[in-house]
Amino acid sequence: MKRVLVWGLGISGRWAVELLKSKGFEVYAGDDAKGDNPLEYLDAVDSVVLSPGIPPRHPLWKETEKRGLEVIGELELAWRFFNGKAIAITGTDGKSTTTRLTYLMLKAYHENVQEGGNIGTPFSQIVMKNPSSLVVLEVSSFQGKTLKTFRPHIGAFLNFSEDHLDWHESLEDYLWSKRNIFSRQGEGDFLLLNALQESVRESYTAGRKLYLLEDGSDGYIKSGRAYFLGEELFRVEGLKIKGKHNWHNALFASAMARLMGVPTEVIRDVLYNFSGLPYRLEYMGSYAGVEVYNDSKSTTVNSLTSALESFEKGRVILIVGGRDKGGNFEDVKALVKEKTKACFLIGEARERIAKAWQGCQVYIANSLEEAVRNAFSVAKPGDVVLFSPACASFDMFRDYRERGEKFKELVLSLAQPSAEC
Ligand code: UMA
Repeated sequence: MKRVLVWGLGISGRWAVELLKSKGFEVYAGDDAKGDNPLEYLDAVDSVVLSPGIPPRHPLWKETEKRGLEVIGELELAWRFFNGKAIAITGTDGKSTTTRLTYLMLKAYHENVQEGGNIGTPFSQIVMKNPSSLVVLEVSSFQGKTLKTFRPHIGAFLNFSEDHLDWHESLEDYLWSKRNIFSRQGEGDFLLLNALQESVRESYTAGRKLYLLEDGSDGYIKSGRAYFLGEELFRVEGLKIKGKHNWHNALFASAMARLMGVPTEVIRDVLYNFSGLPYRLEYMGSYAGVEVYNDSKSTTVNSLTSALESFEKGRVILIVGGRDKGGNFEDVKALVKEKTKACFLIGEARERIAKAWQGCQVYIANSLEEAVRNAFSVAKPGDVVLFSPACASFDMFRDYRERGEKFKELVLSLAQPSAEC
Protein backbone atom coordinates (compact mmCIF):
# COMPACT_ATOMS: atom_id res chain seq x y z
CA MET A 1 0.00 0.00 0.00
CA LYS A 2 1.97 2.98 -1.31
CA ARG A 3 -0.32 4.90 -3.67
CA VAL A 4 -3.79 5.34 -2.30
CA LEU A 5 -7.08 6.71 -3.58
CA VAL A 6 -9.37 8.18 -0.91
CA TRP A 7 -12.98 8.46 -2.04
CA GLY A 8 -15.55 10.70 -0.35
CA LEU A 9 -14.30 13.98 1.08
CA GLY A 10 -16.51 14.40 4.12
CA ILE A 11 -14.93 14.48 7.56
CA SER A 12 -13.62 10.89 7.41
CA GLY A 13 -12.15 11.22 3.93
CA ARG A 14 -10.42 14.50 4.72
CA TRP A 15 -8.73 13.06 7.82
CA ALA A 16 -7.79 9.86 5.96
CA VAL A 17 -5.97 12.07 3.42
CA GLU A 18 -4.17 13.95 6.22
CA LEU A 19 -3.11 10.75 7.94
CA LEU A 20 -1.83 9.14 4.74
CA LYS A 21 0.09 12.25 3.72
CA SER A 22 1.68 12.51 7.16
CA LYS A 23 2.91 8.92 6.71
CA GLY A 24 4.46 9.68 3.32
CA PHE A 25 1.92 8.01 1.01
CA GLU A 26 1.15 9.23 -2.49
CA VAL A 27 -2.49 10.24 -2.12
CA TYR A 28 -5.21 10.82 -4.71
CA ALA A 29 -8.67 11.92 -3.59
CA GLY A 30 -12.10 12.65 -5.03
CA ASP A 31 -15.80 12.92 -4.33
CA ASP A 32 -18.85 12.07 -6.46
CA ALA A 33 -20.49 15.35 -5.48
CA LYS A 34 -17.67 17.23 -7.24
CA GLY A 35 -18.30 15.32 -10.46
CA ASP A 36 -14.98 13.39 -10.14
CA ASN A 37 -14.71 10.00 -11.83
CA PRO A 38 -13.12 7.49 -9.44
CA LEU A 39 -12.38 4.92 -12.15
CA GLU A 40 -9.88 7.31 -13.74
CA TYR A 41 -7.55 6.89 -10.78
CA LEU A 42 -7.53 3.12 -10.54
CA ASP A 43 -4.53 2.54 -12.81
CA ALA A 44 -2.44 4.85 -10.62
CA VAL A 45 -3.09 3.31 -7.18
CA ASP A 46 -2.76 0.02 -5.35
CA SER A 47 -5.38 0.56 -2.61
CA VAL A 48 -8.59 2.47 -2.06
CA VAL A 49 -9.85 4.01 1.19
CA LEU A 50 -13.59 4.56 1.21
CA SER A 51 -15.63 6.92 3.36
CA PRO A 52 -18.29 5.07 5.36
CA GLY A 53 -21.19 6.57 3.42
CA ILE A 54 -20.11 4.89 0.17
CA PRO A 55 -22.20 1.75 -0.35
CA PRO A 56 -20.97 -1.59 -1.73
CA ARG A 57 -23.04 -1.08 -4.88
CA HIS A 58 -20.87 1.95 -5.78
CA PRO A 59 -19.02 1.33 -9.11
CA LEU A 60 -15.65 2.17 -7.49
CA TRP A 61 -16.08 -0.56 -4.88
CA LYS A 62 -17.07 -3.14 -7.48
CA GLU A 63 -14.30 -2.21 -9.94
CA THR A 64 -11.61 -2.13 -7.24
CA GLU A 65 -12.49 -5.61 -6.11
CA LYS A 66 -12.59 -6.86 -9.71
CA ARG A 67 -9.02 -5.64 -10.20
CA GLY A 68 -7.87 -7.26 -6.96
CA LEU A 69 -6.92 -3.95 -5.31
CA GLU A 70 -7.34 -3.60 -1.58
CA VAL A 71 -10.50 -1.77 -0.38
CA ILE A 72 -10.57 -0.57 3.21
CA GLY A 73 -12.50 2.05 5.14
CA GLU A 74 -11.20 5.03 7.08
CA LEU A 75 -11.50 3.24 10.45
CA GLU A 76 -9.36 0.31 9.28
CA LEU A 77 -6.81 2.75 7.87
CA ALA A 78 -6.53 4.55 11.19
CA TRP A 79 -6.19 1.27 13.09
CA ARG A 80 -3.10 0.38 11.04
CA PHE A 81 -1.29 3.39 12.53
CA PHE A 82 -2.66 3.07 16.08
CA ASN A 83 -0.58 1.75 19.00
CA GLY A 84 -3.09 2.13 21.83
CA LYS A 85 -6.12 0.17 23.03
CA ALA A 86 -9.55 0.33 21.44
CA ILE A 87 -13.00 -0.23 22.83
CA ALA A 88 -15.58 -0.74 20.07
CA ILE A 89 -19.32 -0.26 20.53
CA THR A 90 -21.94 -1.19 17.99
CA GLY A 91 -25.64 -2.06 17.75
CA THR A 92 -28.59 -0.79 15.79
CA ASP A 93 -29.60 1.63 18.57
CA GLY A 94 -27.96 3.16 21.62
CA LYS A 95 -24.40 3.24 20.23
CA SER A 96 -23.75 6.94 20.77
CA THR A 97 -25.18 7.11 24.30
CA THR A 98 -23.20 4.03 25.34
CA THR A 99 -20.05 5.37 23.70
CA ARG A 100 -20.33 8.73 25.45
CA LEU A 101 -21.03 7.14 28.84
CA THR A 102 -18.12 4.73 28.50
CA TYR A 103 -15.83 7.57 27.45
CA LEU A 104 -16.88 9.76 30.40
CA MET A 105 -16.35 6.92 32.89
CA LEU A 106 -12.92 6.04 31.52
CA LYS A 107 -11.87 9.67 31.29
CA ALA A 108 -12.77 10.19 34.94
CA TYR A 109 -10.20 7.55 35.92
CA HIS A 110 -7.62 6.95 33.15
CA GLU A 111 -5.11 9.23 31.39
CA ASN A 112 -5.32 9.99 27.67
CA VAL A 113 -8.78 8.67 26.80
CA GLN A 114 -10.31 9.68 23.46
CA GLU A 115 -13.76 9.28 21.91
CA GLY A 116 -14.40 8.86 18.19
CA GLY A 117 -15.68 6.91 15.20
CA ASN A 118 -19.29 7.18 14.07
CA ILE A 119 -20.13 9.46 17.02
CA GLY A 120 -18.21 12.30 15.34
CA THR A 121 -14.42 12.53 15.50
CA PRO A 122 -12.86 10.31 12.81
CA PHE A 123 -10.46 7.71 14.20
CA SER A 124 -7.80 9.01 11.73
CA GLN A 125 -7.93 12.41 13.41
CA ILE A 126 -7.37 10.80 16.82
CA VAL A 127 -4.52 8.67 15.51
CA MET A 128 -2.72 11.71 14.10
CA LYS A 129 -2.76 13.44 17.47
CA ASN A 130 -2.89 10.57 19.99
CA PRO A 131 -1.71 7.31 18.43
CA SER A 132 -1.18 5.62 21.81
CA SER A 133 -4.40 6.57 23.58
CA LEU A 134 -7.22 4.51 25.03
CA VAL A 135 -9.95 5.13 22.47
CA VAL A 136 -13.69 4.53 22.79
CA LEU A 137 -15.08 4.08 19.29
CA GLU A 138 -18.65 4.00 18.10
CA VAL A 139 -18.50 1.70 15.09
CA SER A 140 -21.24 1.65 12.47
CA SER A 141 -21.97 -1.29 10.20
CA PHE A 142 -20.68 0.81 7.29
CA GLN A 143 -17.34 1.02 9.06
CA GLY A 144 -17.55 -2.63 10.19
CA LYS A 145 -17.92 -3.89 6.61
CA THR A 146 -14.40 -2.79 5.57
CA LEU A 147 -12.45 -3.87 8.68
CA LYS A 148 -9.65 -6.35 7.95
CA THR A 149 -7.19 -6.23 10.88
CA PHE A 150 -9.05 -4.17 13.55
CA ARG A 151 -9.01 -5.85 16.97
CA PRO A 152 -10.72 -4.10 19.88
CA HIS A 153 -9.67 -5.06 23.42
CA ILE A 154 -13.30 -4.71 24.55
CA GLY A 155 -16.32 -4.90 22.27
CA ALA A 156 -20.00 -4.34 22.92
CA PHE A 157 -22.80 -5.45 20.59
CA LEU A 158 -25.89 -3.80 22.10
CA ASN A 159 -28.77 -4.97 19.90
CA PHE A 160 -29.68 -5.78 16.34
CA SER A 161 -32.75 -5.00 14.25
CA GLU A 162 -33.51 -4.27 10.62
CA ASP A 163 -31.88 -1.06 9.39
CA HIS A 164 -29.72 0.47 6.64
CA LEU A 165 -31.09 -1.76 3.89
CA ASP A 166 -30.57 1.17 1.54
CA TRP A 167 -26.78 0.69 2.04
CA HIS A 168 -26.31 -3.01 2.78
CA GLU A 169 -27.18 -5.57 0.14
CA SER A 170 -29.11 -7.70 2.65
CA LEU A 171 -29.93 -8.07 6.33
CA GLU A 172 -27.29 -10.83 6.48
CA ASP A 173 -24.70 -8.39 5.17
CA TYR A 174 -25.73 -5.86 7.82
CA LEU A 175 -25.34 -8.45 10.59
CA TRP A 176 -22.05 -9.74 9.13
CA SER A 177 -20.67 -6.18 9.10
CA LYS A 178 -21.48 -5.74 12.79
CA ARG A 179 -20.04 -9.13 13.78
CA ASN A 180 -16.93 -8.43 11.70
CA ILE A 181 -15.96 -5.68 14.16
CA PHE A 182 -15.13 -8.31 16.81
CA SER A 183 -14.15 -11.35 14.78
CA ARG A 184 -10.38 -10.80 15.17
CA GLN A 185 -10.41 -10.52 18.98
CA GLY A 186 -8.10 -12.94 20.79
CA GLU A 187 -7.06 -14.09 24.22
CA GLY A 188 -7.36 -11.36 26.85
CA ASP A 189 -10.09 -9.49 24.95
CA PHE A 190 -13.74 -9.22 25.99
CA LEU A 191 -16.99 -9.11 24.05
CA LEU A 192 -20.19 -7.95 25.79
CA LEU A 193 -23.32 -9.25 24.11
CA ASN A 194 -27.04 -8.71 24.42
CA ALA A 195 -28.08 -12.18 25.60
CA LEU A 196 -31.72 -11.59 24.69
CA GLN A 197 -31.10 -11.61 20.93
CA GLU A 198 -29.82 -14.71 19.20
CA SER A 199 -28.34 -12.76 16.29
CA VAL A 200 -26.18 -10.88 18.79
CA ARG A 201 -25.42 -13.80 21.19
CA GLU A 202 -24.06 -15.92 18.39
CA SER A 203 -21.38 -13.41 17.36
CA TYR A 204 -17.93 -14.94 17.07
CA THR A 205 -14.97 -13.93 19.21
CA ALA A 206 -11.83 -15.72 20.36
CA GLY A 207 -11.92 -13.44 23.42
CA ARG A 208 -14.13 -13.93 26.48
CA LYS A 209 -17.87 -13.58 25.86
CA LEU A 210 -19.88 -11.85 28.57
CA TYR A 211 -23.67 -11.97 28.30
CA LEU A 212 -25.79 -9.05 29.46
CA LEU A 213 -29.47 -8.23 30.04
CA GLU A 214 -30.81 -11.74 30.68
CA ASP A 215 -31.71 -12.42 34.33
CA GLY A 216 -28.88 -14.27 36.02
CA SER A 217 -26.38 -13.72 33.18
CA ASP A 218 -23.04 -11.90 33.61
CA GLY A 219 -24.82 -8.55 33.85
CA TYR A 220 -28.50 -7.75 34.32
CA ILE A 221 -31.03 -5.39 35.89
CA LYS A 222 -33.45 -6.71 38.48
CA SER A 223 -35.83 -4.81 40.77
CA GLY A 224 -34.26 -1.53 39.67
CA ARG A 225 -30.69 -2.60 40.47
CA ALA A 226 -27.98 -3.26 37.90
CA TYR A 227 -25.46 -6.06 38.51
CA PHE A 228 -22.28 -7.09 36.71
CA LEU A 229 -20.22 -10.16 37.66
CA GLY A 230 -21.92 -10.36 41.04
CA GLU A 231 -21.46 -6.71 42.01
CA GLU A 232 -24.22 -4.08 42.22
CA LEU A 233 -23.21 -1.25 39.89
CA PHE A 234 -26.08 1.25 40.01
CA ARG A 235 -29.78 1.83 40.67
CA VAL A 236 -31.99 2.88 37.79
CA GLU A 237 -33.86 5.41 39.93
CA GLY A 238 -30.64 7.46 40.05
CA LEU A 239 -30.42 7.82 36.27
CA LYS A 240 -31.50 11.06 34.58
CA ILE A 241 -31.77 9.43 31.15
CA LYS A 242 -35.20 8.02 30.42
CA GLY A 243 -36.41 4.62 29.28
CA LYS A 244 -35.46 0.98 29.67
CA HIS A 245 -33.23 1.11 26.60
CA ASN A 246 -31.12 3.71 28.41
CA TRP A 247 -30.84 1.48 31.49
CA HIS A 248 -29.40 -1.12 29.13
CA ASN A 249 -26.97 1.40 27.61
CA ALA A 250 -25.91 2.37 31.15
CA LEU A 251 -25.31 -1.29 32.06
CA PHE A 252 -23.15 -1.94 28.98
CA ALA A 253 -21.11 1.23 29.60
CA SER A 254 -20.56 0.57 33.29
CA ALA A 255 -19.64 -3.08 32.64
CA MET A 256 -16.97 -1.94 30.17
CA ALA A 257 -15.67 0.66 32.61
CA ARG A 258 -15.50 -1.98 35.34
CA LEU A 259 -13.51 -4.29 33.06
CA MET A 260 -11.09 -1.37 32.58
CA GLY A 261 -10.70 -1.04 36.34
CA VAL A 262 -12.82 2.08 36.91
CA PRO A 263 -14.05 2.09 40.55
CA THR A 264 -17.81 1.68 41.05
CA GLU A 265 -18.14 5.08 42.82
CA VAL A 266 -16.67 6.82 39.76
CA ILE A 267 -19.05 4.93 37.48
CA ARG A 268 -22.05 5.94 39.60
CA ASP A 269 -20.96 9.54 39.73
CA VAL A 270 -20.80 9.74 35.92
CA LEU A 271 -24.07 7.84 35.43
CA TYR A 272 -26.13 9.86 37.91
CA ASN A 273 -24.96 13.15 36.41
CA PHE A 274 -25.42 12.26 32.75
CA SER A 275 -28.47 13.88 31.19
CA GLY A 276 -28.15 12.37 27.72
CA LEU A 277 -26.92 13.37 24.30
CA PRO A 278 -28.63 16.02 22.21
CA TYR A 279 -31.45 14.76 19.95
CA ARG A 280 -31.71 11.39 21.71
CA LEU A 281 -34.91 11.57 23.67
CA GLU A 282 -33.60 14.95 24.83
CA TYR A 283 -35.91 16.65 27.32
CA MET A 284 -36.60 20.18 26.12
CA GLY A 285 -38.72 21.28 29.06
CA SER A 286 -42.34 21.87 29.94
CA TYR A 287 -44.43 24.32 27.90
CA ALA A 288 -47.76 25.23 29.54
CA GLY A 289 -47.65 21.82 31.25
CA VAL A 290 -46.79 19.93 28.04
CA GLU A 291 -43.49 18.06 28.20
CA VAL A 292 -41.44 18.14 25.00
CA TYR A 293 -38.88 15.54 23.90
CA ASN A 294 -36.55 15.86 20.91
CA ASP A 295 -35.59 12.42 19.58
CA SER A 296 -34.44 13.55 16.13
CA LYS A 297 -31.70 10.88 16.14
CA SER A 298 -34.42 8.23 15.97
CA THR A 299 -34.14 6.86 12.45
CA THR A 300 -35.57 3.37 13.01
CA VAL A 301 -38.84 1.79 14.09
CA ASN A 302 -36.87 0.25 16.91
CA SER A 303 -35.75 3.59 18.33
CA LEU A 304 -39.32 4.89 18.05
CA THR A 305 -40.43 1.82 20.03
CA SER A 306 -37.91 2.54 22.78
CA ALA A 307 -39.00 6.18 22.93
CA LEU A 308 -42.73 5.34 23.15
CA GLU A 309 -42.09 2.74 25.85
CA SER A 310 -40.68 5.52 28.04
CA PHE A 311 -44.07 7.30 28.39
CA GLU A 312 -47.47 6.70 29.96
CA LYS A 313 -50.46 5.35 28.06
CA GLY A 314 -52.48 7.73 25.90
CA ARG A 315 -50.41 10.85 26.67
CA VAL A 316 -48.09 11.10 23.67
CA ILE A 317 -48.57 13.40 20.71
CA LEU A 318 -46.13 11.99 18.22
CA ILE A 319 -44.44 13.64 15.26
CA VAL A 320 -42.95 10.97 12.99
CA GLY A 321 -41.70 10.47 9.41
CA GLY A 322 -38.97 11.46 7.00
CA ARG A 323 -37.11 9.48 4.34
CA ASP A 324 -38.30 5.89 4.32
CA LYS A 325 -35.59 3.39 5.27
CA GLY A 326 -37.87 0.41 4.69
CA GLY A 327 -38.67 -0.18 8.38
CA ASN A 328 -41.72 -2.22 9.34
CA PHE A 329 -44.17 0.31 10.83
CA GLU A 330 -46.83 -2.40 11.45
CA ASP A 331 -44.50 -3.76 14.17
CA VAL A 332 -45.07 -0.68 16.34
CA LYS A 333 -48.77 -0.14 15.59
CA ALA A 334 -50.10 -1.70 18.82
CA LEU A 335 -47.73 0.45 20.90
CA VAL A 336 -48.67 3.58 18.94
CA LYS A 337 -52.33 2.84 19.63
CA GLU A 338 -51.65 2.36 23.33
CA LYS A 339 -49.37 5.36 23.94
CA THR A 340 -50.48 8.10 21.55
CA LYS A 341 -53.36 10.57 21.47
CA ALA A 342 -52.48 11.80 17.99
CA CYS A 343 -49.72 11.29 15.42
CA PHE A 344 -48.64 13.89 12.88
CA LEU A 345 -46.91 12.32 9.90
CA ILE A 346 -44.31 14.18 7.84
CA GLY A 347 -41.89 13.56 4.97
CA GLU A 348 -41.65 11.00 2.21
CA ALA A 349 -42.70 8.08 4.42
CA ARG A 350 -45.92 9.69 5.69
CA GLU A 351 -48.35 7.85 3.36
CA ARG A 352 -46.78 4.49 4.11
CA ILE A 353 -46.89 5.13 7.86
CA ALA A 354 -50.55 6.26 7.60
CA LYS A 355 -51.37 2.99 5.85
CA ALA A 356 -49.51 0.90 8.44
CA TRP A 357 -51.23 2.68 11.34
CA GLN A 358 -54.82 2.64 10.08
CA GLY A 359 -57.17 2.83 13.07
CA CYS A 360 -54.77 5.10 15.06
CA GLN A 361 -55.27 8.88 15.27
CA VAL A 362 -53.01 9.83 12.36
CA TYR A 363 -52.90 13.12 10.47
CA ILE A 364 -50.77 14.04 7.47
CA ALA A 365 -48.76 17.28 7.81
CA ASN A 366 -47.06 19.11 4.95
CA SER A 367 -44.05 20.30 6.92
CA LEU A 368 -42.38 19.92 10.30
CA GLU A 369 -43.71 23.37 11.16
CA GLU A 370 -47.31 22.34 10.45
CA ALA A 371 -46.82 19.17 12.51
CA VAL A 372 -45.40 21.06 15.51
CA ARG A 373 -48.16 23.69 15.33
CA ASN A 374 -50.87 21.01 15.21
CA ALA A 375 -49.24 18.97 17.96
CA PHE A 376 -49.37 21.95 20.35
CA SER A 377 -52.93 22.76 19.35
CA VAL A 378 -54.15 19.32 20.57
CA ALA A 379 -51.81 18.98 23.58
CA LYS A 380 -53.23 19.40 27.10
CA PRO A 381 -51.26 19.84 30.36
CA GLY A 382 -49.75 16.48 31.32
CA ASP A 383 -49.31 15.40 27.70
CA VAL A 384 -46.00 14.78 25.96
CA VAL A 385 -45.02 16.09 22.53
CA LEU A 386 -42.52 13.60 21.16
CA PHE A 387 -40.53 14.12 17.95
CA SER A 388 -39.21 10.66 17.08
CA PRO A 389 -39.07 10.40 13.28
CA ALA A 390 -38.15 6.66 12.89
CA CYS A 391 -36.89 7.64 9.42
CA ALA A 392 -33.80 9.23 7.86
CA SER A 393 -33.71 13.02 7.68
CA PHE A 394 -32.33 13.49 4.16
CA ASP A 395 -35.68 14.23 2.44
CA MET A 396 -35.95 17.56 4.28
CA PHE A 397 -32.68 18.18 6.14
CA ARG A 398 -28.91 17.80 5.83
CA ASP A 399 -28.81 15.35 8.75
CA TYR A 400 -30.53 14.49 12.03
CA ARG A 401 -28.76 17.35 13.80
CA GLU A 402 -30.18 19.98 11.47
CA ARG A 403 -33.59 18.30 11.84
CA GLY A 404 -33.27 18.36 15.63
CA GLU A 405 -32.24 22.03 15.63
CA LYS A 406 -35.21 22.92 13.43
CA PHE A 407 -37.54 21.13 15.83
CA LYS A 408 -36.04 23.08 18.76
CA GLU A 409 -36.48 26.36 16.93
CA LEU A 410 -40.12 25.56 16.12
CA VAL A 411 -40.89 24.52 19.69
CA LEU A 412 -39.38 27.73 21.03
CA SER A 413 -41.38 29.85 18.60
CA LEU A 414 -44.72 28.00 18.66
CA ALA A 415 -45.12 26.58 22.18
CA GLN A 416 -46.64 28.58 25.05
CA PRO A 417 -44.15 28.94 27.89
CA SER A 418 -45.21 27.43 31.23
CA ALA A 419 -46.71 29.92 33.71
CA GLU A 420 -43.86 29.35 36.17
CA CYS A 421 -41.16 30.13 33.52
N1 UMA B 1 -19.86 10.50 -1.10
C1 UMA B 1 -19.48 10.12 -2.38
N2 UMA B 1 -20.10 9.03 -2.91
C2 UMA B 1 -21.06 8.31 -2.23
C3 UMA B 1 -21.40 8.70 -0.92
C4 UMA B 1 -20.79 9.83 -0.38
O1 UMA B 1 -18.63 10.75 -3.02
O2 UMA B 1 -21.57 7.31 -2.78
C5 UMA B 1 -19.25 11.72 -0.54
C6 UMA B 1 -20.26 12.83 -0.32
O3 UMA B 1 -20.43 13.62 -1.46
C7 UMA B 1 -19.63 13.61 0.84
C8 UMA B 1 -18.80 12.55 1.57
O4 UMA B 1 -18.73 11.42 0.73
O5 UMA B 1 -18.77 14.64 0.40
C9 UMA B 1 -19.50 12.18 2.84
O6 UMA B 1 -18.86 11.07 3.40
P1 UMA B 1 -19.65 10.12 4.42
O7 UMA B 1 -21.08 9.99 4.00
O8 UMA B 1 -18.88 8.86 4.55
O9 UMA B 1 -19.67 10.98 5.75
P2 UMA B 1 -18.53 11.67 6.63
O10 UMA B 1 -18.76 13.13 6.59
O11 UMA B 1 -17.15 11.21 6.32
O12 UMA B 1 -19.01 11.14 8.07
C10 UMA B 1 -18.74 9.77 8.43
C11 UMA B 1 -20.01 9.15 8.99
N3 UMA B 1 -21.07 9.19 8.01
C12 UMA B 1 -21.69 8.09 7.54
O13 UMA B 1 -21.42 6.99 7.93
C13 UMA B 1 -22.76 8.28 6.52
C14 UMA B 1 -20.44 9.89 10.26
O14 UMA B 1 -21.54 9.20 10.84
C15 UMA B 1 -19.29 9.90 11.27
O15 UMA B 1 -19.65 10.69 12.38
C16 UMA B 1 -18.03 10.48 10.61
O16 UMA B 1 -17.72 9.75 9.42
C17 UMA B 1 -16.80 10.39 11.53
O17 UMA B 1 -16.41 9.07 11.75
C18 UMA B 1 -22.83 9.85 10.70
C19 UMA B 1 -23.88 8.84 10.30
O18 UMA B 1 -24.94 9.25 9.84
C20 UMA B 1 -23.24 10.46 12.03
N4 UMA B 1 -23.66 7.53 10.47
C21 UMA B 1 -24.66 6.51 10.19
C22 UMA B 1 -25.65 6.39 11.35
O19 UMA B 1 -25.28 6.72 12.48
O20 UMA B 1 -26.76 5.88 11.11
C23 UMA B 1 -23.97 5.15 10.00
